[in-house]
Amino acid sequence: MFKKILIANRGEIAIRISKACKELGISTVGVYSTIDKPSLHLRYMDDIVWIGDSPPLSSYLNIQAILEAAKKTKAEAIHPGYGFLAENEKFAKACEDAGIIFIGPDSKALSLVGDKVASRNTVKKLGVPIIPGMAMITKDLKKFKHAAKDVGYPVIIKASMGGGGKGMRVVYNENELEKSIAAGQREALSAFGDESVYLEKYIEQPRHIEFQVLRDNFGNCIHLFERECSIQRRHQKIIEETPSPALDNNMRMKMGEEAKKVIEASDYTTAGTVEFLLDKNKKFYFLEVNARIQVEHPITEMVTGVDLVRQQILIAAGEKITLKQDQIKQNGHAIETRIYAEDPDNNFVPSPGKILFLSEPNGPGIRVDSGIYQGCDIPPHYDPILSKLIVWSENRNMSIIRISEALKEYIILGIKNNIGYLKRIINSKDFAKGNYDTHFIDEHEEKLFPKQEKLDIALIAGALSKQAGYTKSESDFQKASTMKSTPWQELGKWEICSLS
Ligand code: MV4
Repeated sequence: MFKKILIANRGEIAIRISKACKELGISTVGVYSTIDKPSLHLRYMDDIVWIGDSPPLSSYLNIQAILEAAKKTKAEAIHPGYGFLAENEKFAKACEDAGIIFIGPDSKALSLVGDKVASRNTVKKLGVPIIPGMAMITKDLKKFKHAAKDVGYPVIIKASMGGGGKGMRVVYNENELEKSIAAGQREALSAFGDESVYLEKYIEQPRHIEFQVLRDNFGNCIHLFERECSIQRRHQKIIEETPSPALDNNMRMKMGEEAKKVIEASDYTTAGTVEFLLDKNKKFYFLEVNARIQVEHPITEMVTGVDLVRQQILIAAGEKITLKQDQIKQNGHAIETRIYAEDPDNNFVPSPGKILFLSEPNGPGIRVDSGIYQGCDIPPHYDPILSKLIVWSENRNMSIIRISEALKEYIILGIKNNIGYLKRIINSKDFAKGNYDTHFIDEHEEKLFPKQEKLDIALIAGALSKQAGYTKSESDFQKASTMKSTPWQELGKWEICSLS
């Protein structure tokens, strides 16, 4: 087993990884940029190394500086977390060349999953369903026209080397085709440094369902069921849950086996996620592979009881997976909400700054993977994720109630955040029904913002109640508290929510 691991990340995921290391008796090296000197993740590390200035390119994306930090501290392995260098083939290769273990699939497997057209072809050969579309990259308009007629409009143009929705264009008829290809190519070039695009049938109102897979160096492979990730805004996941309300056990088993086939075919190791789209007729199609531990991995941990980060480390250290597929069960239901420093009332612009007051929820079935503390500064340079609130309960209804209550307990003052917005989604009727798809956020745009009138009424009511002395005045709690009183304690049980 490793004695020392360098964690090439920041925030909540760096802390999550450090905990897995501690439990395995592995000592940790944290890294930080200039502005991150006071950041929470460093308090969890046995050793810390400065890797560069605040911009990501100078620090968390600085391959040379990270490798030097690993050499200097004699770390035998590097865990990249998610984002930054997590799926970077060059970084994996540089680690391999330096004799340091990259905790993730090897650079060859990474290159295979990075190329979408290549992975579509690989997957198709396995008999796993893919979305009808082109099997090769071309710039020939005639071939695009032909492919579009073949699969039928609407079609979608996608970047071959991309992900996350960049370079994508939906095309409804042949007149728009040429322009959309050009626009897709421009966007793909600027986002991924590669302009190749291809075309697929556009699946309307799909659900996004992904399967967690683990595979070791000896070919042992298991899946840990699905995560339903259809609640997204501009390709950013907001809420994830497992089990998916859309799958029955039959489909679940079928998709799990197909996910394993995909991972096995690319000689892929450690943890991976196989994404599927599920159409309105409940037909599923392979979408892509994510070669990293994912932000939403905790919901899988909650229902299966398997520590995914620990498994990643054990597999990277050359151990065999001892769990057998039939030992993996989905127990109960888990939901995750991502807490962001962003302003839902101002087009979700990031809201960096100082957290003046923080109170995080706790209790049975509640997990908070957090990267913040009261008094910390949220820098503007990085992804504005602050933490994740994850709950487990015995069934979906109870999980919704549990996370709704936990969100009420989650208080962050000083910076704008999305907690109020998350509460409105969780408490909406259509989320409760569970029959939502990837267009949920767009289709509920209006309902998810309380009318100004309602806000005014709530504020007036709050002010009047205080005037009349109707606050929870001088409760024992408040008297006993050594904290300064906060707006939340002053306001008592007032809450602003939408009534839809
Ligand atoms: C699609 C699609 C419909 N049809 N492909 C978006 C991100 C990228 N990884 C794949 N995406 C999509 N591909 C076909 N042929 C719809 C989406 C899509 C989507 C997928 C998953 C989750 C949220 C989404 C939001 C908008 C579009």
